[in-house]
Amino acid sequence: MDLTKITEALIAGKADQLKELVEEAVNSKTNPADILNKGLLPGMDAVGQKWKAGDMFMPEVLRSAKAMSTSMDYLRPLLKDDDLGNAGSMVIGTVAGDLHDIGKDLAAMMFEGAGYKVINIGIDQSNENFVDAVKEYKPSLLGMSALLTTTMPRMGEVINSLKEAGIRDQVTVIIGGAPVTEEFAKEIGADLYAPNAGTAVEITKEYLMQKQ
Ligand code: B1M
Repeated sequence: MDLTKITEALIAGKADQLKELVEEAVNSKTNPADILNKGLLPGMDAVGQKWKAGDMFMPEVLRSAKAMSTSMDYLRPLLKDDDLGNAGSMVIGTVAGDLHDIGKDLAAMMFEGAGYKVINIGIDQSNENFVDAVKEYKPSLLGMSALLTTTMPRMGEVINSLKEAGIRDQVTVIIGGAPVTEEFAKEIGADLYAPNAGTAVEITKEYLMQKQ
């Protein structure tokens, strides 16, 4: 099946059509991992790019994200049995004082699609909540998102708290959000910075492969 139709329906935010196309692809025995990697993820990536370029507006981005989410609900159980396997687990949240969750949820969705068990702790999460979640769930990845320049420092504080708790080395820390930069990530001692949700998984995979 032509997976570009899926990409196009996702960019257009046509949830019903998208779900039909995804079901059609599954029924025609297209590999679920291909549906995700060659249909849905390029679509979400394009949405991110269009948004950045000012070619898409917030309601459209939300429509696409909702459409992706609806299709992922259908695809997720099939992906778990697929060759993506169990990549590990991830705790992800938006830092204290920050209510933005669209990019964070997109990143969560991408990691989930790549086989991670994602524990999304939500928005406005205190530094302590991040540390407690790492202690409780023992994830291989900790993802933090910040959309405000005023809340970015919380990310460094969480990393320091992880160090103080003696558990910094147990997790790979990945950060993202519009004002966040690679330089900032280095400055605060994060392992990884992802400029967008679409590339976050790839960046993580490359890093983990190099680390092995
Ligand atoms: Co807010 N807001 N907002 N806002 N808001 C921004 C961020 C802002 C840039 C708008 C502006 O002034 N031009 C500005 C921040 C300025 C700054 O600090 N430099 C701003 C402000 C000032 C505020 C308020 C203070 C406004 C006010 O009340 N005076 C207030 C703060 C509230 C708070 O958080 N305490 C506020 C409130 C809100 C709403 C609640 C109305 C709403 C949020 C709704 C929601 O999230 N549920 C909102 C929105 C929608 C925006 C804009 C318009 C869009 C953000 C968004 O969702 N983008 C934003 C303007 C902008 O970004 N141009 C703005 C789409 C999303 C897909 O992109 O989140 O960047 P983004 O995620 C990207 C990457 O960054 C990356 O992947 C995604 C793409 O693939 N990414 C990760 C993000 N997290 C990642 C994590 C990863 C990996 C990648 O791994 C862990």
